Amino acid sequence: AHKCNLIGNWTNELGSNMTIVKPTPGTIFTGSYFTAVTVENGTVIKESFLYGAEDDQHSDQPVFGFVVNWSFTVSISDFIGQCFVDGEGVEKLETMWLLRAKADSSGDNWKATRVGSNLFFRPNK
Ligand code: B9F
Repeated sequence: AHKCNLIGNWTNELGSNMTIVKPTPGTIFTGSYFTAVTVENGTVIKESFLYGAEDDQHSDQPVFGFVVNWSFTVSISDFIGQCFVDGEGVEKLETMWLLRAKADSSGDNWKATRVGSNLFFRPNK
């Protein structure tokens, strides 16, 4: 099977879209993220930027992590995951994420983090 490639367009099961680009060969990548969902009603979603790193040295199914700094709100998401490729060459990204909101004070810190998972696949077009 060929090496699982992070570069290009991805969609997840929520309908969020992201594009990963690699300005220079190596571990570091960047890109953009357009979330399909937001927790607060009435928020206008805008494109946000991401940057991350993958282990491109030790596996054809690399592990990676990236950060999305949400451009339309005060919060940050971290994703970690692995790029898998099956016998037909179909790629997918199995990820987990942490979403950090801004707490008004240290006493509210306990409620500032959400956790979840996303499965990313190649869009049809
Ligand atoms: O909804 C989040 C948010 C931040 C401040 C007000 C609302 C921002 C968008 C997060 C999108 C998540 C999902 N999209 C996706 O593709 S990231 C993980 C999921 N995967 C309320 C207060 C702080 C957080 C929520 Fe907010």
